[in-house]
Amino acid sequence: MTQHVYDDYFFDEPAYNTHDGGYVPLEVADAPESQLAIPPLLKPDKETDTDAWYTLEAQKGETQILPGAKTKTWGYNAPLLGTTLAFEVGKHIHVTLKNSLDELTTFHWHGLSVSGPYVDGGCHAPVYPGESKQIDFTLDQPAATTWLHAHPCPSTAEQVWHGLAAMVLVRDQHEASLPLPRTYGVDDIPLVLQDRRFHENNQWDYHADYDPDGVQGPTAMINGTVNPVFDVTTQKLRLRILDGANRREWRLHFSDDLEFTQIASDSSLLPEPVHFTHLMLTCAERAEIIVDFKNYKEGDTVTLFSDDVPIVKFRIHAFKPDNSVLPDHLIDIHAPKVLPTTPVRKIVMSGMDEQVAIDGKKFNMQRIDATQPIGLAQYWDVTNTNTMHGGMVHPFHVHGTQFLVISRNGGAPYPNEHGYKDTVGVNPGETVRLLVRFDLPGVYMYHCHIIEHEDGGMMAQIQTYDPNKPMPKYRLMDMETLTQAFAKERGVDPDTMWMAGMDSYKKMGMKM
Ligand SMILES: [Cu+2]
Repeated sequence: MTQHVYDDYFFDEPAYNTHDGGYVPLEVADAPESQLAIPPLLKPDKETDTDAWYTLEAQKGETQILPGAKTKTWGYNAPLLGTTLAFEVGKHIHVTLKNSLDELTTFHWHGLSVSGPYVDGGCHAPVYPGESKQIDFTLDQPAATTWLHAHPCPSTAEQVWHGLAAMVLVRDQHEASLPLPRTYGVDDIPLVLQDRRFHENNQWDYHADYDPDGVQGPTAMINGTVNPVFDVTTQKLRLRILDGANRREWRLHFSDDLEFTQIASDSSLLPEPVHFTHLMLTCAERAEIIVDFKNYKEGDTVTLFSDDVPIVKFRIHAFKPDNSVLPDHLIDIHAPKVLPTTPVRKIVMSGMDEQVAIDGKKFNMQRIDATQPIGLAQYWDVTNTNTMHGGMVHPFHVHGTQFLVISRNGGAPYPNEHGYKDTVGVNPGETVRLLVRFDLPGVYMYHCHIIEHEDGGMMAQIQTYDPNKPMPKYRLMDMETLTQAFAKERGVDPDTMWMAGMDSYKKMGMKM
């Protein structure tokens, strides 16, 4: 049987970020090649058969990214980005969240099914400087590549830009039973794709680079490395790719149009592997791909590009032949039944720049925008009302759940959207139907993952509840408290403090 190989990006070309007025094209960095940084796996403080304890510290540091001055960076247990976490499904995980920054932050588990709003780590769960908090959870979800990032509204974008983003691998027995590369750092490699602009003395300047449609920089930074090289010592590599950029879409392809196989998307394996030569990721999306270097030999180089700019070089070394065969079927996806009596939830993402909104409103921390009982499957029709002229693909993300993509404007989803996901790119003029079910009660945010849009108010929140119990009341944060805290921590007047997201509200004459 000949396998079909897809060679297009599927998303609507007129909506690519390249057509944006403020688009910053990637440039080849004027810097030497460096070994690709592989974040070490975080070891638990203590582990038993049933439980594991970890400590996560948000900290400031300095990182030698370019020759010359070190760059001031933030990270989790590391000066930049973080150590990689790996959690076993079914194990009871205890995490101490420690904030050693000078300002408040939150620890958001993007893609984990954990209870909201406190464990989930959105804006309602601040950890103030010098403080520690304890959380615990047990995961019941398929193996996946997820991530951890800061989420303190309205400063999520700036904190992620400083470096607060780390990979979180979810492992389960099913994934472990498949013939896939899984030796972390050898043939199982995280790739966090980001972009930055380096200013004087190699420093980042978020305010100077600010764009309400998303901050970009001309230099690709992969796992915190500029011009990275990875030494390939196995025939097959599994790349766990995360679009960890604030705004940038990545249109990935290899030299020689080398084919690769996508085996997983955001929240699970794909039911069937899908073969590509080109792959586009929008912000916060993940893809696990298998690259087979069987037609290459020691001394060869294979390059990964985004658009026409090289972003990672793979230097091929001698490797043993690997005759493992990828199964045709990787995971069973069970779409929960939707009752005919369950209404379709309609969600509208609209606007650009400061006008961004969901359902015509900007985010308000104290307002619950929707409710949904746990265990109930509901269709969510998510519409992007931008037009192809000047509009963009908005990556729609829901906290605390993994959804299925049912259709795009009534047609089939893209071939790599048949597994569970938590983020989906919605084209201008498009309605994407999702099948959404929550299993845990709580308050969860849903929003555009162009992080400046989220800070600018393209965000809402849903309360999920157990229909057999009284509706709990959650203590929700408010903007006044957070603004006052940020202003005090930064030693500035709250009325004149510059905070990117607040700018969008002010320019629209709105309060947060
Ligand atoms: Cu958006």
